[in-house]
Amino acid sequence: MKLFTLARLGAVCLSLSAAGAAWAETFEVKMLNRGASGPMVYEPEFIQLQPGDKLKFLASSSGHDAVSIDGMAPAGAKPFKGKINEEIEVTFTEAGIYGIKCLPHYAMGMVMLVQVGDAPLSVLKVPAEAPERAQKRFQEIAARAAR
Ligand SMILES: [Cu+2]
Repeated sequence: MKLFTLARLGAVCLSLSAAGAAWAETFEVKMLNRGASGPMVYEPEFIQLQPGDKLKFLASSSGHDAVSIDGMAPAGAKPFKGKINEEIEVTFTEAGIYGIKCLPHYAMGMVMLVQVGDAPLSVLKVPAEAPERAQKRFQEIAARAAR
């Protein structure tokens, strides 16, 4: 009888966590001069979140920031702009695909891709005005993430 009750409790916890929100998590992203995949990177370069989860950007190397990219966020998402070396925390409330850039190194392709909820990676749209190396890096990140 007691075992049965515990099992029931477990099932209730599982269904609550599937509902999200209360179990929102914070994940850390390093801003680096050099990472495993090359110079000027966010690590990880790609992350999958549930709506309500947060990213905290760490100034692991100095001289970087985290800024939302216009046109690379779902409707209703709030734009954000960290200062250089600022360890901002960003909450991702809307499901969709987000692009993030480091302002001083955008032209060098320092970008990150965030997938929130079950939005497919195929909806990834990189704005035409993005620097060439950022466009390329986004395609590479998406290809690695899709594996
Ligand atoms: Cu940077």
